[in-house]
Amino acid sequence: MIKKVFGREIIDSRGNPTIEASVITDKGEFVSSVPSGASTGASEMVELRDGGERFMGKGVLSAVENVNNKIGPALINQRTDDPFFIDKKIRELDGTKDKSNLGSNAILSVSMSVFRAAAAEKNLTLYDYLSKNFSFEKRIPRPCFNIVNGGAHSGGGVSFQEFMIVPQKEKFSKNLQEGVEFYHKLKKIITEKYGKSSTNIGDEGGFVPNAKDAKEVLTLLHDINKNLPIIIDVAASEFYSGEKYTVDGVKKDRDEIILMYQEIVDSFSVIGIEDPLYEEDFEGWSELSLRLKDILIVGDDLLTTNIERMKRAKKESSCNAMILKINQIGSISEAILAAKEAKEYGWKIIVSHRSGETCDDFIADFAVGIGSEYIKSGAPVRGERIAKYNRLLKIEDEIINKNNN
Ligand code: 2PG
Ligand code: MG
Repeated sequence: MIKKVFGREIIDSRGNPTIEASVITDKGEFVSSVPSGASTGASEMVELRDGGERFMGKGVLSAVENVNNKIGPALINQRTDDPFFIDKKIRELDGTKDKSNLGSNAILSVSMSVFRAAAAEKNLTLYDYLSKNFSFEKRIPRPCFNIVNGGAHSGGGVSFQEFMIVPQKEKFSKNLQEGVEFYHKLKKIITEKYGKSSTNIGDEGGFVPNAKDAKEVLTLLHDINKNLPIIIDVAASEFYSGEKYTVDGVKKDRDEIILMYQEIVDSFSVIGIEDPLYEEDFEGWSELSLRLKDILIVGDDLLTTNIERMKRAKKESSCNAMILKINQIGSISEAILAAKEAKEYGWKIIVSHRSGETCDDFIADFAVGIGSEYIKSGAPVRGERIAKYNRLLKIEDEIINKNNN
């Protein structure tokens, strides 16, 4: 039974305010905080920000107030055994399609805590609760380590936003080890080639070398290991304007950028491309998917974890994999439904952090609980990134070695 709900303003990894919410039940206090993106899709749910001068307009006191004075009172004495019902109640209270009334940040912070409370009610870990209660086969995902940052996550990097390595070992701990070792080798190579200041890092902990284009970055990665799979997040909407893509200073139309992807896939160990094209060009995505049949074509800004957009992408064969971000859709029950939908389509799922994060490790449990194939949480450095990876180490220990109580 919910006894009290309240929120507070805290700071995220980029030094911007975000919201943390506590839900208190007979089982204890459940605390969750929400992340925030920099390269956001236009159809994401709406975060409430205060505007004005405080925190350069980014304060979230209005969202906190909504948790304290609107969502909280509506949840008092509610049972936590049906968190879908509670999410629905909050959505009805909001009353908008894009959650702009109460704010998706306010809604999500409570939703996460309610799911944590629901798991505790059943004396289960969050991942076990999600898998048992919503019939998912649990799985420890493969990590995608974003070891070179560009685009909106770096000052002066290349146009593509993320270069991720995806180790293929059976155990998560081995994949993490490989990711860390690769990261340190890369640091050495970048220092030798570009000088010490080139090992400064971007928002997600990846390096920002002074490379001229994506192919130069990919060559660096290949110099360390030619066979290690790579996924790139192009975040193409960020450099699309007037029907042209400005990639590392060169303007390309759709056909030209598709050709560029073909060349990249032919020359490097790239197994996936996220957001390769503008987020409204479903047709262009279909053309690319047809051309690069064996590659993961991953929808992030294209889909925004939104079932309506997923349905369209499925119908038009625009992609074969999705990024699943809980704050794009703004409630855990809807994120669960999106995961179900993706599985029905046979799409691969990459559960994802945001570039602005906190040390909340919810998505590690979420990824295991819904049985996603992959997770991306940045480079294997920085507290807010490793919070998720370290939580996965513990989950693996619990599942494989039964090291729990
Ligand atoms: C992305 C994300 C996370 P952001 O585009 O996939 O890496 O970035 O949170 O800035 O949208
Ligand atoms: Mg993305």
